[in-house]
Amino acid sequence: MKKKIVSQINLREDRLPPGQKWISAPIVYDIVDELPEWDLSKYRFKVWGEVKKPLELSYEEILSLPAVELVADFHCVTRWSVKDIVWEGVQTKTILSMVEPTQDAKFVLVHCLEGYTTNMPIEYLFEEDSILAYKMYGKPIPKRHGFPLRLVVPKLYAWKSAKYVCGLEILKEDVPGFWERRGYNMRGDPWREERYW
Ligand SMILES: Nc1nc2c(c(=O)[nH]1)N[C@H]1C(S)=C(S)[C@@H](COP(=O)(O)O)O[C@H]1N2
Ligand SMILES: [Mo]
Repeated sequence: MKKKIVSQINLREDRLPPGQKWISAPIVYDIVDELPEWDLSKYRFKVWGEVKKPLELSYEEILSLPAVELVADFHCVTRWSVKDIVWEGVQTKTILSMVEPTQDAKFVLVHCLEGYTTNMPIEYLFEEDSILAYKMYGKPIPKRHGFPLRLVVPKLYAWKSAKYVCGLEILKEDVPGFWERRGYNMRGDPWREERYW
């Protein structure tokens, strides 16, 4: 049976972070207008950097790893939030146990197929409710919501939940991603309203 995880953030008394409003469905945001067709036979998910065992997985190999179902709220820095999105995928802590981060591993820069990047402290990838998702509401993730693979980090603002993920670069020092270079916060905790610098 698949393990079911309800994100701890859904159970908080202050479930809706300060300055946010509930809406019914996530609004698509992308840094590019057009997405190419991803060729799944060529797709590889990679983990490299401050790890003892760098990793490269095909899409099939990702689908064969132990899966969890995650129910988590989603908070966008532009002040909308969506309750109880249902995802399915692999916990990032499972991936980390495969690559064995070194003692110096402190941050991660997430790489995506269309060139988007985002960074965060590595702790967030050890959280129970952080996953690499390939399903949303029981079906393959719709293309614009991140197919073939999406990082979901419910404890941070949605720009950290990178779509079209193809790699995790494990780092000693914090390196800003696409929005972080343009003034978004290096961590982005919605309950501390870490929106911008
Ligand atoms: N690869 C990639 N991931 C991304 C983005 C992007 O442009 N490219 N936008 C981010 C932003 S700013 C937000 S708010 C959420 C939006 O998720 P959605 O498009 O599924 O609603 O995705 C995040 N992940
Ligand atoms: Mo965003």
